[in-house]
Amino acid sequence: MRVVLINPRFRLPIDTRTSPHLGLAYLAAVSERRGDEVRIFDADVEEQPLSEFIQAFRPHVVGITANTPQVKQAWRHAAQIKAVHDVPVVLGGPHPSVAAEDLDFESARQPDVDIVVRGEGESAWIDICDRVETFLRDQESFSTQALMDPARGIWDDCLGISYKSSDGGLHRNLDRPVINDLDSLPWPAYHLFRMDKYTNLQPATDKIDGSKSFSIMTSRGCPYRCTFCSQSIMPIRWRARSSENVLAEWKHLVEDLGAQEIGVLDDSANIRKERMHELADLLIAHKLNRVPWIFVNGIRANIVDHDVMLKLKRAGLRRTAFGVETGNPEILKKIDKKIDHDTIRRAFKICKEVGLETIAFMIIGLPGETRETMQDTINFAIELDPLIANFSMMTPYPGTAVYEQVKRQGRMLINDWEDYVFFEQRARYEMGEMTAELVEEMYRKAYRQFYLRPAPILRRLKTKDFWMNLPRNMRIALRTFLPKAEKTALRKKIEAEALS
Ligand code: B12
Ligand code: SF4
Repeated sequence: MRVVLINPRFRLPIDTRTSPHLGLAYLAAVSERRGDEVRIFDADVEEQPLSEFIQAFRPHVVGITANTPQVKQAWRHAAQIKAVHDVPVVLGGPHPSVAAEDLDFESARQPDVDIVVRGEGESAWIDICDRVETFLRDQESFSTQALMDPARGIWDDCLGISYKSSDGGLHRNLDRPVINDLDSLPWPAYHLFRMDKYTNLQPATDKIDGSKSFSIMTSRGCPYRCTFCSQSIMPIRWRARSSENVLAEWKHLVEDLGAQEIGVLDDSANIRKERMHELADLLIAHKLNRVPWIFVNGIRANIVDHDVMLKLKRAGLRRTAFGVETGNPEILKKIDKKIDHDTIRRAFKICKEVGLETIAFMIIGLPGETRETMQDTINFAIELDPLIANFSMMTPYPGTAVYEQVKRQGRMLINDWEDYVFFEQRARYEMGEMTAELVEEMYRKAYRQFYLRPAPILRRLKTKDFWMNLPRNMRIALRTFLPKAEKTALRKKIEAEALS
């Protein structure tokens, strides 16, 4: 069958980095293994209009991915497709996976979306393709109307999907079990992406060409459930690939695809320490440690020890991120991070001792925050002194505990999914004493106090990335550091709407 997988166009308000979509790369790989002719349409980097592409390729099935800020664009893409070609449109990804908020139905209800896949998608996607193919075999001409006819019962027992039958009925089938054996998955199909169009996700290695920077995921899921984290796609059960399987893909990335830098995207890669030792030993033994790599999204600080970090450093690890989130002990307890500040201090100290660069992810404006607690966060970041401190303003994603709390006790300042991004410098909600002005003020203060110190300035000036991307870096610096006197624009907009 001819299959198209789409990443909807969604540009963040800053010119952030673009990288091939790993979820689509996995779906494309399982589709290819099924024998399909697969095309990836990453609207972020494609010049050709989508409708023109669809008319030329005439797919038998289309899959679109969507996180929260992308979902409306995904619906628009679905409409563009159906306007030129009758084809089943399947949506998946973090946003429509939040069944607790009926966000699967929200998408299925859209006139141009037929099926929604909830959660991890590979086996559901293959099951859908199999069913479409079987249906196509005994049809003279295809019609989505007939495919979705409830009388045919094609979708009755397809696990992990929600869908709209042709009579307009919405259905939510039972969940699909997670993939137990991650080694059974093929490697992501990077050959289907226009690799020359991407920048690298994390420029740990200066001067690297984006097409030489690759991602890898060695485990899926996270056994924790921090109150702010959107975990709709991956179940609480953490599963890891075998070290040999990871090594084989790593080798492929370096030796076949010429990777000069690798970003490990796991949510919590270091859950099992022995696995880290094993993987590091293999990377060293196979001389893959010549290629620098980073833990992009944070490892758990409570599982860090000197031996494992030293071994990982020898295995090529250059930089690691940690989700520190807050400098206030009470807030840390409230977000259920299941960690304390001394443990975090120890992890940063170990990383420095073994010579690893660090990133601290911090959040400004968690529920219950005051000026003082936000200042604690800034002070803690300065105390830890990572290479990069990334402050983001709390954005309550649907399906999280914070979202529920804000709905109950706070005031959401956004009512459009496209605003659910946290690189914008606007507060997304207010609660109690915590006003938007205060959060925005402390957010800018965090960047000023952390970065406008001699050590970070010197460190930044020494990186080639800073000089190579000077205009972009200056733009970000100006937007971040220059204080804005006026009230938050979002609040103004909401207030204006309420008055009208
Ligand atoms: C790497 C990453 C990024 C990278 C690259 C994104 C990319 N191109 O893939 C960057 C840094 C750019 C990024 C940006 C953002 N990200 Co991000 N990101 C991630 C991260 C850490 C890994 C993504 C990944 O590769 N996952 C592994 C693959 C296998 O999973 P997947 O992509 O979800 O795909 C699977 C399923 O979802 C499903 N599926 C997905 N699409 C489809 C489509 C079909 C048809 C089907 C059948 C199935 C299906 O099947 C796939 C295979 O199992 C995730 C956390 C996570 N664990 O996933 C957060 C995550 C996806 N990001 C998140 C957020 C919030 C953002 C931002 C909005 C943050 C911001 N700055 O405001 C932006 C949005 C950018 C944009 N343009 O859309 C949230 C999404 C929450 C939500 N409700 O939408 C996550 C879940 C983090 C979290 N726990 O809160 N992100
Ligand atoms: S923030 Fe990190 S540790 Fe917490 S649930 Fe999300 S991925 Fe897991």
